[in-house]
Amino acid sequence: MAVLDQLTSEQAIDLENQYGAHNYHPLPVVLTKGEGVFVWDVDGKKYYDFLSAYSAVNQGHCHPKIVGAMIEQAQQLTLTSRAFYNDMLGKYEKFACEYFGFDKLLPMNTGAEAVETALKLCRKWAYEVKGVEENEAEIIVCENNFHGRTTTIISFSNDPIARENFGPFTNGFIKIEYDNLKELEAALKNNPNVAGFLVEPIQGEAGVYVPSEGYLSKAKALCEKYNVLFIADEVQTGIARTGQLLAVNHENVKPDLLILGKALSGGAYPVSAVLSDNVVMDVIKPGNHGSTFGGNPIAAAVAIAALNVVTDEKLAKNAETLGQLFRSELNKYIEVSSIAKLVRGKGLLNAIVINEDENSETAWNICLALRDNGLLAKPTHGNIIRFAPPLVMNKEQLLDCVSIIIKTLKQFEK
Ligand code: IF1
Repeated sequence: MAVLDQLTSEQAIDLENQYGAHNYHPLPVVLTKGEGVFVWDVDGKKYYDFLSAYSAVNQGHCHPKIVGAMIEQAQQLTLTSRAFYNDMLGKYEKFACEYFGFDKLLPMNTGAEAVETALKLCRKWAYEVKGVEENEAEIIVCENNFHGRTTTIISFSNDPIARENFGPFTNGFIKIEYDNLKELEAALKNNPNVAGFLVEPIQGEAGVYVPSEGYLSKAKALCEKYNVLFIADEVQTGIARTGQLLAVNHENVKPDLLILGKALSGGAYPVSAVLSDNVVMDVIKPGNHGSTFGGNPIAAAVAIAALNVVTDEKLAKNAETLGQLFRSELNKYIEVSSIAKLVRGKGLLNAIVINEDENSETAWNICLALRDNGLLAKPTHGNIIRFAPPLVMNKEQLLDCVSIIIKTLKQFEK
């Protein structure tokens, strides 16, 4: 079989099973094309994409303006490394800093790299600006967090499957309960070594947990009170996903460190970034940090195009409006449903909780049935199914998806 031969689903799955590490358990569907809110499998079947590659494809699959920018730049200059300047990086850095309201941007590639970068910046600021004793800095994180898969990041995860046999782990992290301001203040009080508080504005992987109204603004105020950096991981909640450009905008919070990834590129190319003001970012000197691809010309061109699409197509407003419609329609069904317990979320980052225990197969089986009915979604943990379509969806398509979801859930009514 020549490498570029069209594969059947079975052939594609067999190849991955034989030649690929088994680090995922994908839903059995083999995709070959994406456009806007739709994806197609190798048999030509069309689906609504209700995962958006974990909120990386907010602008819709293969957006012509993003792909066009990528192709144009790729035919000009793909990569210089940072050993030399290039004519795209400064333009992108200025554009993004003005777009999000920060002094400086440190360009990376994946979300985890950006999280790691933010942790390094936070520690370095603690030693060189706050005056914490060398190697004593501590960063507060939340139980049930998800920030990526590197060894340091899983060091402060409490997901056993993400940590098992990957030790020894990195020290210097304090875990507190999410959405608990008392525990945050207790961890901050009388501990001069605390450098930062790393938090997801909505805990995505944990099951789309939206914190209490005011949590983010009060947490930021506590960080200011104790001279600690508020670090917002907006890799999944950012770029208009929750109905505002950033989830922290719902509470008018400006983080000290902003972490972006995923839809920063519209899913076309790995682009991530950490943004901050000079008081923090200026602790970084030449040689302190870097990456081969960080800030490459294609990433720069793609990110500018992707952010312009967010503005031009008013994606935050659309996410807000359609998200409210999604939850109100599903809540009408949930009132009379024996299988769906609740729906929660903000904008177009939502999840339903299935009326079964964590270990039941029901959520998975519902996703298989959704696939058969033309909609792709996947459970997060156990009995929770995340629903996150591209933000370019229109009202008619959303209502079509709501009817597919309700029709499918009814198949599982007891
Ligand atoms: C997987 C979900 C998981 C993230 C937040 C950083 C990163 C992510 C808030 C790291 C990445 C991805 C990773 C992917 C599944 C997906 C995910 F929540 F989005 F569904 F796992 F939790 N901060 N999330 O959500 O970014 O290095 O992946 O670019 O690892 O299985 P990355």
